Amino acid sequence: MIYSRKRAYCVVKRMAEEKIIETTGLNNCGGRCLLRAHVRHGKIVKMSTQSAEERALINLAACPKGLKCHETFLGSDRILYPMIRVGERGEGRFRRASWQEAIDIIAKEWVRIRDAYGVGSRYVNYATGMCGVINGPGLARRLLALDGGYLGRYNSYSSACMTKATELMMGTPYSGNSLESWLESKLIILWGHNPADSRFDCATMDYLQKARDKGIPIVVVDPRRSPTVEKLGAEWIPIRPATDAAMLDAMAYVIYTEGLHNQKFLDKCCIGFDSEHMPEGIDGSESYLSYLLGENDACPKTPRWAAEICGVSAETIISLARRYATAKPAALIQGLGAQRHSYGEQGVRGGILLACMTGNVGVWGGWSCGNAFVRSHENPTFPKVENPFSMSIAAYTWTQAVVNGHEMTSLDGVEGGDKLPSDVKMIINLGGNCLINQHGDINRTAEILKDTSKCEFILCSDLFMTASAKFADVLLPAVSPLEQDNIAMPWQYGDFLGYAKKIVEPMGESRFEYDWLCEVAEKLGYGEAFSQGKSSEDWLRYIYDDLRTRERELPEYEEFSKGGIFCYKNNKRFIAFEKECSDIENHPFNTPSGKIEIFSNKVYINNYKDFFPAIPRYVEPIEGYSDALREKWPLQLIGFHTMRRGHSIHDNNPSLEAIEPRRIWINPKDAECRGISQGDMVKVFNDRGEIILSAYVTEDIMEGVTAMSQGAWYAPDKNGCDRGGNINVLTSLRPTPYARGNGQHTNLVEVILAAEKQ
Ligand SMILES: Nc1nc2c(c(=O)[nH]1)N[C@H]1C(S)=C(S)[C@@H](COP(=O)(O)OP(=O)(O)OC[C@H]3O[C@@H](n4cnc5c(=O)[nH]c(N)nc54)[C@H](O)[C@@H]3O)O[C@H]1N2
Ligand SMILES: Nc1nc2c(c(=O)[nH]1)N[C@H]1C(S)=C(S)[C@@H](COP(=O)(O)OP(=O)(O)OC[C@H]3O[C@@H](n4cnc5c(=O)[nH]c(N)nc54)[C@H](O)[C@@H]3O)O[C@H]1N2
Ligand SMILES: [Mo]
Repeated sequence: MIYSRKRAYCVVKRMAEEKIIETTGLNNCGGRCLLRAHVRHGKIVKMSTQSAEERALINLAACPKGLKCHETFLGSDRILYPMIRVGERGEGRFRRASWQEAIDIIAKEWVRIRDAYGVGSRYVNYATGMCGVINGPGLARRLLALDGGYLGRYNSYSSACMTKATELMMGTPYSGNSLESWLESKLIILWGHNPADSRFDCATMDYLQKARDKGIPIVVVDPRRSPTVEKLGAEWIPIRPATDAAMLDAMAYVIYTEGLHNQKFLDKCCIGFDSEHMPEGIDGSESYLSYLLGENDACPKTPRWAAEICGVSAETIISLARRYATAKPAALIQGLGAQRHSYGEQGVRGGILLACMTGNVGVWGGWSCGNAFVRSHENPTFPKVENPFSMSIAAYTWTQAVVNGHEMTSLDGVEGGDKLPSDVKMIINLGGNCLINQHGDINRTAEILKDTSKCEFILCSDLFMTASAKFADVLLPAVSPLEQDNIAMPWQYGDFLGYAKKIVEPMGESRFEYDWLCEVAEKLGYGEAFSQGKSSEDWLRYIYDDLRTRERELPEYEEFSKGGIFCYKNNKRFIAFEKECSDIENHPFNTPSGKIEIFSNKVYINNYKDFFPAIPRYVEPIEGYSDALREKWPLQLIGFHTMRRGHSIHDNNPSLEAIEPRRIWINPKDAECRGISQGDMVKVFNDRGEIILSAYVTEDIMEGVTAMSQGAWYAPDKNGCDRGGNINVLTSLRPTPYARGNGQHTNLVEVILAAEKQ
């Protein structure tokens, strides 16, 4: 009795000591959610998020990743001090070093490589582990720019094809309406889009649920029956990976031949649809219509033609085309899954074409397709220092630049100059796992990086000993999003700004990138120019106050920096291309012709190394369904993003594993003929590598297709077979033809029972 009374007293006292601090996420997940850290005695005991009532006003609710992030970020496997490589590169053997020694080595290598190979040999890798306004990669670029420059990067791993294709046709990636627009649609098609898992923000699913509740039909086109299909009670149209452009062509065929198209819009706002509307000097036979009707190749792009390729029946294609063209307005919304493919550009262009043909551009309730970025408020930015070195490469081609950068030209996607002067000799990789885990063809990439005569110096900072961190020459311990103050920006949509609040003190000797880069800058003689005498907190206030001069609704910094999310109240209703579509004479599109470019002269006159057509149209990809390679590697393999992780983040948190365990999705028909049963350990392999993991036999994936979630930590056994379930063991380094993007979802593999089970 006495004991329990004492206990009760203790609980009350502890409760009283609990402090709740609001913050938000900084990782590369579109969901910038509201997180509440419950702190007792300086330790986070729990994370919570919005209550149901709060959610009803505006949804900023965290998913399991957010609610468990303290377990991941403050785990016992954190890197706690600077380390210097002692073994072979990639082996993962390091010795402990002081910060002073690490900074001395960095400064020495920095200067040595600059003097030996020139400023263009220095490259900051794509790294999105921490996306705050002050972030490692941005700061590293700032310091390199002060020191003469660096090889720049364009594109992302997220949306390379999407962005390049949207810009090519419409001149901007800002092709979205405000999300409320969906509630006025008569039909919504989610194409390669799984917002129930792949969060672009916290609100998308809310709007889609509202649309469904209003009775608006929702269709999902995806090789997998994704959680979005389930959550929205949507109609699922399974499609073979990387064949979207064929289905879109056939839909265009139905819409045109049945006279359901909006000729007026095509004539007024587009160029290249038919022979009467071609750019000057281009023959009418090059038009999209000529291709569609098969005038040159005697192959009209009928639903029957497409059905053979994409595996969707001709009846389904005809029905969807009619429904989309007659719904008025209708929203065909593209995710990023269908564009992370070889020829990923073409599906994006096909979607934009259909939006044009049906007059859904510039219309409330319609949707222009493409990136569909919407930004009604300005994002804060760290003041930039211009890069004195003009050239840049596409994000996915850095391995090529390590191997033979000096041979790379504009045909390989080099921008800002004709030919790179040098190979990449130094890589700075801060808060990124794209050196290995998230890049393509891990075995080949590891081979490239192991050779210290190629890339001579690799600098990493991370929280954990990741596959990429193991390849560092100098590895620095970073602070997690719970140990730093930073400003978090919206991802694709969102009228808000977040303040990630420091909740606990940094673990071990870990430091924020800004702090140690100031010391490197000091050593290089750019101390004052780099920091301008400001601490990172000073910069946050400076950046915020500057933004506040334009975004007047923002509260005082003192209020904002208490942490959490500030939501704007005055938000513009936004319709992309409203002005262009109603008055194109005075408001031309930002393209060379001033119109939406169905035919692109820019592409036509360019001598692209790989074939890339001037019009949107299906092109058979290497390692696609129709490739002869399928005789050897019969199954298509796609990756997908999941709630279990934000890319590679949280893989080391077992409490999230049940959400999407490491497994390969396989159709019962494909499993049966291989003698594979539910849960069997199987080997998935191709010429590039092999993985052993368990089989998930499910009707939720199309026959002939397999799928694995991306982001699992690469964990090779002694034979080099990955046991971690990392799909990038099987993906290729081949860039897409125009965007030079990452076609990481286009792969052919075979699956067999693993030896241990045979
Ligand atoms: N096969 C395949 N590969 C893919 C994809 C795919 O769909 N399929 N998706 C691609 C896409 S879209 C993307 S965006 C990339 C993402 O790839 P990355 O940019 O590498 O992103 P993450 O894996 O999220 O995080 C990188 C690292 O940041 C570290 N980190 C976390 N928080 C912090 C912090 O506060 N500070 C520091 N310094 N480090 C931190 C993590 O430990 C992790 O190692 O992957 C791409 N790779
Ligand atoms: N929870 C969570 N949210 C995230 C992320 C995360 O890792 N976890 N990552 C964030 C980032 S950086 C990004 S870039 C986005 C990624 O967002 P997306 O790229 O849109 O996500 P994916 O899961 O790769 O693809 C979406 C869907 O496309 C399908 N798909 C694949 N290939 C094809 C195809 O050929 N045709 C069609 N029609 N569909 C296909 C997949 O099965 C999947 O269901 O998500 C962001 N949000
Ligand atoms: Mo991404």
